[in-house]
Amino acid sequence: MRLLFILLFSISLATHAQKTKPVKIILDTDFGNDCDDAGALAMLHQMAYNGEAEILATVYPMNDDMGAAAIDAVNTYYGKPNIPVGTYKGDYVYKGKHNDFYNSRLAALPNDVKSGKNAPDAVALYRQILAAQPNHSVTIVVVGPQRLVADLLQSKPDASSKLDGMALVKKKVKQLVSMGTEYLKGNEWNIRICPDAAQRVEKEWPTPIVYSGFEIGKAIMTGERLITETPEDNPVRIAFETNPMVTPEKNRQSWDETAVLFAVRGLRDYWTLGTGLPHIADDGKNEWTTSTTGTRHYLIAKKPTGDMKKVLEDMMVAPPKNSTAKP
Ligand SMILES: [Ca+2]
Ligand SMILES: [Ca+2]
Repeated sequence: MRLLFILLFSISLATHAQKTKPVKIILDTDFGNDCDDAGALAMLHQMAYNGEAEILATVYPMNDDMGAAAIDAVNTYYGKPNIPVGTYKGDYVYKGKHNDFYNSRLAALPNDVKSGKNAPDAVALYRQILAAQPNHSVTIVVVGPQRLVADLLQSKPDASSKLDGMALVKKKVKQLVSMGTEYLKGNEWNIRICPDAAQRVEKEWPTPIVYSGFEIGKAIMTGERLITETPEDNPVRIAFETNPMVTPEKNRQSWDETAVLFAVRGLRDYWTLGTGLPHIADDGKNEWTTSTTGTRHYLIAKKPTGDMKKVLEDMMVAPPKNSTAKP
């Protein structure tokens, strides 16, 4: 009887595991300025190892040649050198300086992109990846400005798909997660440096959007364990060590890590969800109004920040599982 129970319990666990499909993720990251982008990518790789996430592509929205190579170096460090990396090929002038605090350093580590000149156009890559995926299956998580996803909405039919950008997103994307805006109101960086894109996305994006606001990541300081628990050549550690904005304890606010965590795991006991509109002004300032219905949401903190720090840092410091398997 007891054996039968154990057997049935094991089958039930296995069935449960099979039911939980990995979340298909495209990460859109302004790598190289702040170090939370590197922390977020590290976490995404750990959640991919766990079978929680599948990294379809990583894209870089800034107009310089170092970001794509640095992102590819981190993907390579985590044993996934073949994850596609796209880069912005447009000429938008951002309303804020993008520093190369660590991209050049990381680009010197093993990777085969080497320069954004060798990386595909990020909007074309978005279209190619989306076209090949099942309907309503892809989660896009943007932890930088929203230039690429705004341009994706306006993209024309091409060799990848006969659909225009709006129709392609509507057909293939499940949800957009944005590290952006602040609740109740604020002047958050990712929105402020590219406000027209954020306005377009907020108004026109045809799937639900969940905003992980400035206040969500601000409350959770992470990074110090990278220094005490990981080797000196860990690219995420390098990102934190070269960033002048970290605290003396080598911590930084966890803006991008929290957005990626939500994109893969959903609310769990970490957060609850509010609904409303973020009302983004022409200068990037925003002010939320709430409502009971709608497709624009914001995260509300629930789990104590000390517990959240552990959830994030456990994954930020976990070692790579190097393999030659395809991503
Ligand atoms: Ca590569
Ligand atoms: Ca970022």
